Amino acid sequence: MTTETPSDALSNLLHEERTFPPSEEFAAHANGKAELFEQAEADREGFWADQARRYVSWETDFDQVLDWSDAPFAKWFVGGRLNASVNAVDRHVEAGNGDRVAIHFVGEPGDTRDITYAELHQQVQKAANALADLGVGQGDTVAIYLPMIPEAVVAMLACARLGAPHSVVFGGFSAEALHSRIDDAGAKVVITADGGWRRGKPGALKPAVDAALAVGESPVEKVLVVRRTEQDVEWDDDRDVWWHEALEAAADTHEPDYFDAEHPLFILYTSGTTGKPKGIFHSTGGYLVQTAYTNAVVHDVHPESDVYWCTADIGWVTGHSYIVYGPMTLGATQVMYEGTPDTPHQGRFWEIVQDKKVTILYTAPTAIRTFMKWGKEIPAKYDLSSLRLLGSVGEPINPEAWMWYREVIGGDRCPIVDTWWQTETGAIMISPLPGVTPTRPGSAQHAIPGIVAQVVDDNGVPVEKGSGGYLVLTEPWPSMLRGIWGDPQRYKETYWSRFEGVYFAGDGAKLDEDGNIWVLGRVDDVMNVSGHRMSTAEIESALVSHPKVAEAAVVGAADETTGQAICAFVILRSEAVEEADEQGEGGDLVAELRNHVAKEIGPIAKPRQIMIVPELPKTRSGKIMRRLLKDVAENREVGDVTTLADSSVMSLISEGLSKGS
Ligand code: 6R9
Repeated sequence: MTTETPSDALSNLLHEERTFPPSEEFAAHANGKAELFEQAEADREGFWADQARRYVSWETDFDQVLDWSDAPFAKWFVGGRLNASVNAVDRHVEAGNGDRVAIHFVGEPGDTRDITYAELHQQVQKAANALADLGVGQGDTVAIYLPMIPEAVVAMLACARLGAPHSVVFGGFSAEALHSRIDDAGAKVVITADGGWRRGKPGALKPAVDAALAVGESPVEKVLVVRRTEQDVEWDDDRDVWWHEALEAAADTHEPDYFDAEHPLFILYTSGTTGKPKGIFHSTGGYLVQTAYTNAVVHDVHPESDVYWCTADIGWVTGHSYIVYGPMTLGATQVMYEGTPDTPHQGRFWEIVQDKKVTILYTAPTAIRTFMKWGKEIPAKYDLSSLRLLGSVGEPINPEAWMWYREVIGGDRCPIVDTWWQTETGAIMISPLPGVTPTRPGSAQHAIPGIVAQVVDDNGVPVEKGSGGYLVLTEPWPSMLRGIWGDPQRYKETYWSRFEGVYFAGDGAKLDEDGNIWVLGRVDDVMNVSGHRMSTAEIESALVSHPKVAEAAVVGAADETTGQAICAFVILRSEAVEEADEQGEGGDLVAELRNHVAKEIGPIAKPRQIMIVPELPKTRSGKIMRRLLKDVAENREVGDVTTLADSSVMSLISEGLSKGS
């Protein structure tokens, strides 16, 4: 745990002056050239029209690039019609690349499958027919709750083919979380599996679906079940259908329909500052354009020669944009791995890089910091010379981890792209261009061509170089979210009301003397744990739903490996206080509360630490002062307490904690 204050961290960061220009060889072959900046600056809409026609096939060309007349509700590529799955598979087969491997799948137990674009094409058509046979059509929503197996890609593309927005729910979420997402999206069908392999064991998924559908009236009519682990599952003959049987029975070919550029492609839930997750939804045209463009110019994917590997789970936006839609629209060859990096040994990732000759690796700082902890001897046992570009996403990457990534994994030769973006932005927004930008350890650096980002102060005025403020996006972009599912008002309030007419990302940032942007992390009540967004309110509400809890406050405390860790402060109901006293520090109760959070939200939301306290620090207006709790969670001297309604509360908390430990 670090005891640095945010401002210490900042001044350390801003002394970072190391810089790594691209090699001449890399620059010569890079997709992203310096001219892109000039073109975008001279004519932004014309620039995006070029990218749209270059990276995406349209059944009907668009006649207007951007309609921003109803801001902040954007329409991009107006009049254009397309099908995302045709872009991701059919056209590569038609172009004669059907034999190219789309997915090198590596299962956790060691099973492998290579799936070509021709095979993928076949499976997507069959799956689309199977879904249509179950009554899925344009505009119906489908929930997907699958492990990291190729069927997840097939399922998403089959939904896209039918114009049925998918809502992928991360397999690590609980039945409760799945239930609320299914209901909010009104999903007609759920696609799941008997389970997936995780840390050498088969994890179950189908029971969570059964539990999610057992609560109240469910909109779900059918559940399609992929067989993966061969565990026994409960079966409802009227509702449940095996995926392999449905696909076998389905017709081989599927003639696609074409949809308006603005037709919703998917919904993905993400944590906001309140307890209720937001259903972020994306369009088809603009989203596809920007994911493909960025995968080409930022990850520098050359589909004919690269083996690309994005280690994200398909349940997060990174998996949507940089496993499914970006790389597949380009026709890239990629690796898909089911399990964890330490199963069956801590060299698993590097073994895969060596075996599959991976050239581009895209992963998260939390993974890099974990690999650092395991030691450089582990990657040193493998041949990593195929790698030529490394990417990072999900949270700020500290310069030490960046340098380790560059030296130990990248052999000091691979450019690193630190890419800033969000579920809401759909695709990369801020990142070096690997053949152009001299990189700086720890900084995402600058907006990519076509995007305009600024750091502004409290009044929305751009800050001077060397100062900090809030990260905003001042111009609309093709892959921007089109809204929050069913709640246009919340969309306006959350993103477009903090500063007049600009998009507020919720992140703090600093501009250095060279104009580089350093993204520092959330400035709202959203935590970032191992690159996963979690709201303090969501976890507080899970804790308070436990019968023994009266009140809860959650903070994200700095953590060396996971970036932030969830720390909860809990006030018990009086009956429970006696019980806790009898048990000393309340060990069993803490375990019970941690498990309760896992049940309500999912194991990833389990607090690292739960502290049972007699009071919470509040202002006179009743707002919990999380800043002070953060001081406690990070083992720091507690800051200014003068605005507390009762200034003795903090000493009560500290006394209680030292007694308990
Ligand atoms: C893609 C993704 C978005 C939040 C974002 C910010 C943090 C992501 C980052 C980064 C610093 C980077 N974040 N990338 N912070 N540097 N390169 O992660 O989407 O899950 O919606 O999270 O993650 O705080 O606001 P999402």
